[in-house]
Amino acid sequence: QTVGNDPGRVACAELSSWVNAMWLPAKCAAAGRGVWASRLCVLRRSGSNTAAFMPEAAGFGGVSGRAALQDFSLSDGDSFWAAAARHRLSWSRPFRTVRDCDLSRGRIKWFEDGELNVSVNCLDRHVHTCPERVALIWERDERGSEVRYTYRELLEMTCRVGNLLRRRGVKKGDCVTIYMPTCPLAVASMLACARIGAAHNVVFAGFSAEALAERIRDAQSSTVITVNQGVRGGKVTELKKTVDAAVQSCPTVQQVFVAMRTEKPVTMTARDVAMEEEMLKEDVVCEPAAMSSEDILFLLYTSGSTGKPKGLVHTQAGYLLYAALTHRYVFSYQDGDVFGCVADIGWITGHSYTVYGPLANGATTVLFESTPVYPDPGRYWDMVERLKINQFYGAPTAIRLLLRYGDQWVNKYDRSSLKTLGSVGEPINTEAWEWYHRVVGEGRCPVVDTWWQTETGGICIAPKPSEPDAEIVPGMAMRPFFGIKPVLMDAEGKVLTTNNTSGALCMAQPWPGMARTIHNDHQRFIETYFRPYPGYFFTGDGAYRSKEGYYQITGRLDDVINVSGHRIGTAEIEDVVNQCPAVAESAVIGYSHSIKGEAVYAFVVLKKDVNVPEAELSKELKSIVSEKIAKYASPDLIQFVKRLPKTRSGKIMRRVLRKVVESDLDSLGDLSTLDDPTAVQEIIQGHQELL
Ligand code: 6R9
Repeated sequence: QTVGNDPGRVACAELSSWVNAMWLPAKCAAAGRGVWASRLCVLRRSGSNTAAFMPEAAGFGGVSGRAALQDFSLSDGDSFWAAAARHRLSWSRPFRTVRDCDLSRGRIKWFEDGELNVSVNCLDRHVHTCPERVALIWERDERGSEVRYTYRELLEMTCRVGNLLRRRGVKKGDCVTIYMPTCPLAVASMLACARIGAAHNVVFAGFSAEALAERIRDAQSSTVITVNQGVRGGKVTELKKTVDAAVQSCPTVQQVFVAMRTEKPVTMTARDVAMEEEMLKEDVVCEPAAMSSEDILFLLYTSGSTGKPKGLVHTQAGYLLYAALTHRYVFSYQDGDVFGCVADIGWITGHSYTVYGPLANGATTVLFESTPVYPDPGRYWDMVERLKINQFYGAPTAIRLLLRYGDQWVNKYDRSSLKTLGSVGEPINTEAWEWYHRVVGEGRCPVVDTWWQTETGGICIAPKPSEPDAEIVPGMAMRPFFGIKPVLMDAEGKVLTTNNTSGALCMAQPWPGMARTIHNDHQRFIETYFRPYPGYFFTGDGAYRSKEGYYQITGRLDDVINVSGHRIGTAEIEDVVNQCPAVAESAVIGYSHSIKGEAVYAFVVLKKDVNVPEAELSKELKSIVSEKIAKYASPDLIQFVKRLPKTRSGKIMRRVLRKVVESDLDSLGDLSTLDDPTAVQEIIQGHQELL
């Protein structure tokens, strides 16, 4: 069933509709023609495509070694980033100004007068040098049926989508919503947007119709791209139906492109376009738009502590440069490696380390469509053996889950290809770190615990790059990346200068990968990230700095919880729970969970006249949250209470609720501001009964 990398070959019957459109014989191998091609040649002669592994080869004016490079990147950031940008990216118009940033005003601009095209950087320049190198390996849900796409094929697919979008009226500056599983056509769609200058807004395909609609409306998309059905963990999901339901409340949507992941036909309306059929009519050459560095590349929605999800905006050159550089140095990526990031493309990790970072570096990147336990808990390691993955990048929640199934699922497979193991999304506990290192990596692969956020665009703190024999401490993100200057703040907003201390994690200098604004709400951007500590970027996380100066992330400081590595605001869940007619009010908190890291706990006050049994209501509330947001946001535990602990001014005292759930009754703290102290006793009792 493996299609291999021979263009024009027809895949197995089940795949045919999906794959045929993308496997047409090449019309033109050298798609980078004209002006772009000649510029690429110049760049090639200057050596921009030579893959460098060690930082010293990266063209930083003779500076080498981690410590010296870190000093250089902080003391003369302009020269550092200018050298990196010239060396790593292909420009259609060179930049002169490196940066124009003022953190106190949330103003962040990099390489502003330069022009380039992100898809040219991710595709054409590699097609020019190594067209038959595999760009994508699509690890489909059906084990053992992986499909490979070369750089030439991915460029052709991207060009077809780009031409199709253009022909159907998508223009520079528009925003296209992509609601697709992790698959090659999703990547081609992202790159096609980049090629014609449209922004993309990828929405995780596990989100409900309502969550999708909210994101489409906020992004004001007129075009949506989806598939008939998704397949994950052997289960089929009706993605097209979800889009149909969502667009009902999205007046801006004029067209929905529907690709076929399975053979099941779906009802097409006048608005729907059969994507592969239309792609067949398009040329495989698509002129790239020249984009200014600060034009929008994409929006990506993420949860905050209050209000609705925010559409963080990332722009072209700075984002791409930062994703590419971190991909290369944090994972010690070397030319020719197979990079296996198992994150869904609906998250920032999928954007930066499945798509943009690896492709900018000319890597072979794996698109993982399945789950860690499908069809059995050996899935990841079987894939590592089959695809010969060199760097594996995943989430602690999956590692914790897999370690429970035992070592035999790992040992069954040959993992000798592995060189580096990465972790992302949430703190990795020592037990999971040790298992990942000792069992999965046979004690010979460095484990890099990478800390970063949707807002930061790429990895900011990680054990690597480091000097060759530098230590790695389990469960610690450790060292700031080049150009990153973390600081810890105390409760008064003063910078903590000593080591062996904890505080609010901020960044003292801008870096090219950071988000530029919140779509349609620059004020919220300033308030959230730059107001709390004027002159600094506030991450929302707390951190500890060890005696040696290494960083360890301690968790969120705001009302955001992290369920299996997915961010969700407690306010978002409360909002949905409160919409249930039986509910008077609610308070949601996160509590520690052995596999998910954190799980959702909801305290619910019912309206006076409600007689429905609690068990029934509990079930209903869980399913409402799954339906309205996503499955992972659904509460694990729901406790019905008579009243919530509130201050006299009416603020819910979440601190008290957290302590009750943690069974840490000795540190309930000062309860004197409580409106009605008996509420706490009732809650303690109810909590014990629930367990
Ligand atoms: C990349 C990503 C960001 C939040 C972040 C933090 C948590 C991410 C972590 C980590 C401890 C790590 N987080 N990586 N906590 N150690 N290595 O996950 O982005 O979805 O925006 O989440 O995730 O709390 O603030 P995003």
